[in-house]
Amino acid sequence: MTFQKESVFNTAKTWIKDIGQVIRTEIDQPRQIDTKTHPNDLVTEMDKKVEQFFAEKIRTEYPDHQILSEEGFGDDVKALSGTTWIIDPIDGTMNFIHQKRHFAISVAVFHDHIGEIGFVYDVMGDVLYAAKNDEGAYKNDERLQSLDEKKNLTESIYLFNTLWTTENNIVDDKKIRELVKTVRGVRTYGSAALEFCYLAEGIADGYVSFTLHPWDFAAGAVILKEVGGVIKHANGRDLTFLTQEPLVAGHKDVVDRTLTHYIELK
Ligand code: 2AM
Ligand code: CA
Ligand code: CA
Ligand code: CA
Repeated sequence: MTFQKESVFNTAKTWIKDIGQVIRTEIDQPRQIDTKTHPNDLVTEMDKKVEQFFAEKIRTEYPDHQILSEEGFGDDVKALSGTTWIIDPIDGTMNFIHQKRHFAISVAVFHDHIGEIGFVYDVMGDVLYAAKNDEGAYKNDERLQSLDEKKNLTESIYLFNTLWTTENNIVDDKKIRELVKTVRGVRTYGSAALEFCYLAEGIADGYVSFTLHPWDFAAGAVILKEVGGVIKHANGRDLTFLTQEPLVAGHKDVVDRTLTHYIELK
């Protein structure tokens, strides 16, 4: 099956902008908030509505494509052969609920195992990060520059959920605190998808997370690759984009140093 990259890109972009406008219009409406695996794992009627919007559009327009998504309207995707949409309808649901900003729609399209298209839409800021494989990454109409040739960890801004500095059963928190002390500064924005875009913009240099799913990082990975950034499994290998995976992302020097000195999975 041939993949119509340009046409899929333009169609996805229109859908993202359209549903983004709906979210902005309804941002102050009362929310129906439910919890999933624990009291801070939140989902709203809007997460579901947005995912359903994409699922219906894709099934009508591209009936042979599969969907890998967070809120249950997708398929049970076992392999990235053919064309697969990897969708997070709202990345940063806690921000969406509490702060009403700094959340994103994340949409990637993979074809035969390759990330061909990535979109991360900062809905309230109306900033669309977009990339096509080997054709560069854009922030609205502005092309993102390649990352600097070299980057020292001591001059890096690091992004992550500060929970990783506290005792947890996934990673050695002592090493993460060493990382915090080594880097220039740490920021936590609460939307992984947007954080990958900040890495791509070069306004932050490193990112670690150990519990993200493909819908959190697939679009960001496509965007980051276009500026020479990297995203790796915490074991140093490539990500599968099929399951929950611990990962390190950012400038290649920062990722290398982090993997070598600061990550010890339990
Ligand atoms: P979400 O809002 O789509 O759930 C917040 O630090 C980031 O982590 C967001 O990208 C958020 O995505 C994601 N996240 C939230 N809860 C999570 C969980 N229980 N496991 C893994 N990632 C989570
Ligand atoms: Ca969620
Ligand atoms: Ca997410
Ligand atoms: Ca989500």
